[in-house]
Amino acid sequence: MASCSPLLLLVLCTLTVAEAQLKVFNMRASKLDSNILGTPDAYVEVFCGSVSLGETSVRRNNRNPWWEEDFTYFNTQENDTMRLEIHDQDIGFDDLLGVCQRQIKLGTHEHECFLEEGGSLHYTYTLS
Ligand SMILES: *[C@@H]1O[C@H](CO)[C@@H](O)[C@H](O)[C@H]1NC(C)=O
Ligand SMILES: [Ca+2]
Repeated sequence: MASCSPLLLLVLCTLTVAEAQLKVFNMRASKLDSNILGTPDAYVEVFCGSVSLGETSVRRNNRNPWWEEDFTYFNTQENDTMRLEIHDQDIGFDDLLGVCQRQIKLGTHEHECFLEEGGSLHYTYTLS
């Protein structure tokens, strides 16, 4: 049994660290504002802390876009900051339509966030 203890300790330590899995899904925006460049071509970039989990596809010419992509991150914990950045793809520089940011909590939560440039983003996340 003594020969097993380093491994056992390693297992116990791994279990003790409060690592959690974050999944972000069901993102949809509504009533995005048109601007001088036309109807938005919106996409969302998802961050956990300073790590980018990736971007959705671009929904062209749509004031009420939704995205079917899910984003999962295994190396997070409660109270880490999740950030969703909504951009409008343009030639050259993409406009930032708004930022949704919050401290993640255990469980499944659905939120609506109002965007600086008008409209809102709905999203759901699960931290387990
Ligand atoms: C997260 O924050 C809450 C409220 O501040 C606190 O009670 C809880 O212990 C924190 N959880 C972790 C894992 O730090
Ligand atoms: Ca555009």
